[in-house]
Amino acid sequence: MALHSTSEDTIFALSSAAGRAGVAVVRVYGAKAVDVVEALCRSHLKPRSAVLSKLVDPQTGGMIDKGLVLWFPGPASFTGEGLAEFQVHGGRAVVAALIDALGRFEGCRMAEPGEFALRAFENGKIDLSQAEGLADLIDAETEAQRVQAVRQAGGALSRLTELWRGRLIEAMGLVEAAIDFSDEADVADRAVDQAEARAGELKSEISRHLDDGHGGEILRDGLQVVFAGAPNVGKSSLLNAVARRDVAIVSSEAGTTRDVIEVKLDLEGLPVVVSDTAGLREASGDVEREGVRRTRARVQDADLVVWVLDASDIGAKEEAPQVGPNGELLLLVNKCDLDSGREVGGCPGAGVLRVSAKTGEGLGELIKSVAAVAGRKTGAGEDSVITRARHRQHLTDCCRYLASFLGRSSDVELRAEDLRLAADALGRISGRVDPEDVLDEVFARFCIGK
Ligand SMILES: Nc1nc2c(ncn2[C@@H]2O[C@H](COP(=O)(O)OP(=O)(O)OP(=O)(O)O)[C@@H](O)[C@H]2O)c(=O)[nH]1
Ligand SMILES: [Mg+2]
Repeated sequence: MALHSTSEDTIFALSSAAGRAGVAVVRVYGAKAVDVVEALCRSHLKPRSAVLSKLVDPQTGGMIDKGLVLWFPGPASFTGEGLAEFQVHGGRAVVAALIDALGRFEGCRMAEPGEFALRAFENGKIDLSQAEGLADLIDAETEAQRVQAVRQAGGALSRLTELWRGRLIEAMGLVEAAIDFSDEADVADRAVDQAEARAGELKSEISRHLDDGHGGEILRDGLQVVFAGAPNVGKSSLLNAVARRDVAIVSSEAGTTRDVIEVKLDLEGLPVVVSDTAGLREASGDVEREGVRRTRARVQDADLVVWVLDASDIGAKEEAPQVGPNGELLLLVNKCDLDSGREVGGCPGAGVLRVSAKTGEGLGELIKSVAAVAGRKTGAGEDSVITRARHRQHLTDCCRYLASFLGRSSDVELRAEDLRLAADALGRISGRVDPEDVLDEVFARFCIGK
């Protein structure tokens, strides 16, 4: 997608899902939207009211469909431009005929994915973090994700960063005053002291938000749970059992699973991604070796590693895997229907659960334990405002510049520059500063029609 929308063009797209449906919504944004709506309806429409109208192809004179039409003059629309909305019967041919007729208007073209939202951003209707929130809202699959996305689309992060930025600008004003009054030492010193106090408070406030255990990011991406262990212990059987469908191949042959297989689950409103992996052992060929490499990488990145053991084959001293810095470990003794009765030794600090993928025993407990980790790690119910690595990066940068400001005792010009850089880092979150770097990243991921 082009980094900037060509704002002279009037753009249109199917905003509802593609495919057969009861109703389809087609939206048209731009200067020509009014001409389009009047030509298709063959009448002058009252703004902001729904009108049932025949839609006639202006070129052929044939009727496309009859539907509800809404006309919103700018600037009170999502993008700030005129908006025509057509709600027609959701048949593929109806939508195709309407889209075809729209494309024949001079200066009208199909919108790129995310181009409506890009225009809303360019016209100052939403900022970058709100646009991210909208994308998350469209992608939200669980209740907790929806709540977080609504909060962000509503500007929770924007309001907070703008508040912080405002306080930073006040501190910058004080440092500027110190520069202006440098020949009056006590006035200058007092101004710098005040700026330091403000910067110090701000730094600890932002640090508190950064120290949130990545809850917002985990909620957005889903808690990453990895089933790992030796071959044949029943990892794939467990995945099928928790997913309640036959996702992975199960066999008595050791080394059945080679690739990582992921299943998304909704556990009490929290998103969880469970991955089944290749059994860890000395691999016997290139494919298995690659599988084992992928397992190890997943174990490193997981939020929760479920280390699966076979109840009929427990060693006296099982070796727990090395999990990543933020990962947790849960030991799962599977095949407890074949129980040897032996305890697991050698894995201090990890919880142990006994289950059977075959009989279903203990699976409820397993799901409860995973949901508990998800609840704890996402800080469910708390107001995480950082939902992406991008936000974390800019806030970390801001704290670094504030630390640099607080760490210098002289050179007030450099200290002023530290505060300016800190304010810029905050401005990047809302896209107020240097938005070009991330526009593609944010908007190209939207679906078409938003
Ligand atoms: N009795 C019993 N057998 C089980 C249980 N879970 C799995 N099995 C059997 O154990 C064998 C291996 O199961 P898989 O689920 O393929 O094991 P895996 O850990 O995915 O194996 P790899 O993919 O080779 O690493 C199959 O024959 C399963 O039917 C269980 O709870 N009880
Ligand atoms: Mg398997």
